Amino acid sequence: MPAGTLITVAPTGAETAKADVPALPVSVEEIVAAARSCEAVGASVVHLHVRDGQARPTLDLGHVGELVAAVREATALVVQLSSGGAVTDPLPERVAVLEAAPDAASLTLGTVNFGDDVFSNPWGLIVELHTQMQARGIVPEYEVFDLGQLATLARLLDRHGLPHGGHVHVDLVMGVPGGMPGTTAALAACVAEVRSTLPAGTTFAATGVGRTSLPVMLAALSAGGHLRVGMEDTLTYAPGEPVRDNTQLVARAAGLAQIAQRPPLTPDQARTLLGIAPAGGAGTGTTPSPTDTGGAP
Ligand code: KMH
Ligand code: ZN
Repeated sequence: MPAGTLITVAPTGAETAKADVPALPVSVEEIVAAARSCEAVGASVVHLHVRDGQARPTLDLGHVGELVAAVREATALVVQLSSGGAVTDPLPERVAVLEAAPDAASLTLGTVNFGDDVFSNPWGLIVELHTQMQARGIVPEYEVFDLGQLATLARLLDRHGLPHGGHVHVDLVMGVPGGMPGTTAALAACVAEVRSTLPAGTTFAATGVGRTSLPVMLAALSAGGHLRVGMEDTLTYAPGEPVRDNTQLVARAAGLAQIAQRPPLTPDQARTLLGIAPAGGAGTGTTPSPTDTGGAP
């Protein structure tokens, strides 16, 4: 079991309208305030989606750069930008967010139905994001919505080498309508695949969307995994009880991590785990090198 738990907060996705959920942080000020508050109760990484002045999701580089700078200024959190954006975003714009030079960025390993929509992640986009992150010194978090996407990750590493920093970290996104279910059995299947096909030392986190948040958290902790929570994924705290704010979700995750005797990692500890340079310091990354992933095609 790892000694501590990395807790990522995803405060604002691209799907929920501010008008429907007034507590959702959307402005730079609101997202910074949420990030600070979540850091205080145990988050070490923040996964960022950006909104414009009308609270609409945007990949505009001016807005993206402004939010990255503001969160960096106000917190020590690892800043992880979403390269997933919204289902309607053009693929080249999802790659271009890397120009904002975050510490880390998400990278989804395959196309998946996403409710009534399709979240498009063709192989060419996956390779482009992976190789651009290697070149720019950005650490990927590999987002996995279904078991087969772990085989795609093994193939990616086999053909294009390890990510910047040399450490592989996966986030299992569970319970999306169209992806794998948020169950202990599905998590266990993914963990077995991670252990048998990905480089030794690969770490994983899990995210349970909607009502799967709590069972996925408990299953992940029991399997030695890390956690991602936040209003991007969960808007109901308990049956009939809306989430008050992101801090409430991080505090619950941190409490469960404490009970599991794997307390939350600090942002500095998270950087060490993920192979990210100390805040404001020189790079810790290693040169990407091919790895034997055990017979990926
Ligand atoms: N908004 C979803 C379509 C990510 O951030 O990388 C994709 C998503 C994944 O949220
Ligand atoms: Zn996201």
